[in-house]
Amino acid sequence: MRDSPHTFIEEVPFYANYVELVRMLGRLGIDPFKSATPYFRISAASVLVMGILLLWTENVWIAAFAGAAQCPTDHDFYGDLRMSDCLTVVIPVYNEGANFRTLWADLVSQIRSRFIAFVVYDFPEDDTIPVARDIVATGENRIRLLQNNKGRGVVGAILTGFNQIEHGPVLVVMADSSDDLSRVEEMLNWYWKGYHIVVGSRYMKGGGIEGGPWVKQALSRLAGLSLYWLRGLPTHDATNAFKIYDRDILRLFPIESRGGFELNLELTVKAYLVGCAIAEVPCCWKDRTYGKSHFKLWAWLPRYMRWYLYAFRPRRRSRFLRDPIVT
Ligand SMILES: Nc1nc2c(ncn2[C@@H]2O[C@H](COP(=O)(O)OP(=O)(O)O)[C@@H](O)[C@H]2O)c(=O)[nH]1
Ligand SMILES: [Mg+2]
Repeated sequence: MRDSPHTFIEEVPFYANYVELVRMLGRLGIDPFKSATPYFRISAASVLVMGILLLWTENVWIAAFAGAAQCPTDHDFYGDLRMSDCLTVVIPVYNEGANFRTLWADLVSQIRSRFIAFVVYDFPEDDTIPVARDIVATGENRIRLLQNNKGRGVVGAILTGFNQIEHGPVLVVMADSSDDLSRVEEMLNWYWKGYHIVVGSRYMKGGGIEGGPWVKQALSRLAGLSLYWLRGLPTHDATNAFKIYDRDILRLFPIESRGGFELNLELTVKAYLVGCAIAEVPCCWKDRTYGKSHFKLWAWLPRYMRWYLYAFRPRRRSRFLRDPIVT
């Protein structure tokens, strides 16, 4: 069982965001309190005060309306809290017949904990299905084949997988064997210590990337590292899909991504802003050997930008993040 999770979360004081902003400017070599003319100082101070007022009123509005509407009630969240000790693996697939056997062999050899895997496809002709059925026919009872019911595409597939369970750890794994499954047990250890999200991190010390388009890699590295250094996100790799989520925290905010892999960034950023605890474990990502990638870099870039900028909003710790009643 997960022992006393959530206890380490510190209160995030309201003013912390502005202290962070000043620190961030400092790191960029800008000292907002040391500018030339008194006129400039007065204007800068007024802009700052107006900004603070705007953000404050935004917080008040969110707390008064949106927060109340979007958050579950105490009863919904804790009424039936039975932490599952079984790991749920969600595998979105798009014609991964050539890769699935290798992935499954890796999963069963690397994960020692009890797990169940939801393989989520978009259409019944997907060539992953017969391969997965063959494995089930050999007596494997940990595979569940599932049709995406949240709209075609990788986001719908992942959300369909999330919706299969109420509580416990959920790991998202790509079917093309890109993810470093040798790190799953270490990631789970952090989860059992009480972290709500555990990131497989390519850009921290010990992590790495092999292959893949360099522009995509450069942009995700830039996003991950700047969110770490400038915004203080406790991971160097917010955009990676390979993460463990605590299922319960996925009910603390609305999930808005409908397109592609920007979902990974949205979930991490929103979880950070509501005060979730995030840990990371170094991992090596390698590009697929068979088939082709469906990553639409230029089409999805504006959506990534949206969640990137969203990360700079104030943090407001959710009142639901506290010691759960563990029975
Ligand atoms: N269900 C579903 N899965 C998808 C879709 N596109 C990609 N995937 C899966 O998502 C994972 C990663 O996809 P991939 O195209 O390799 O993206 P990349 O690794 O970022 O280049 C693989 O398991 C794919 O089979 C889709 O439209 N629907
Ligand atoms: Mg891939």
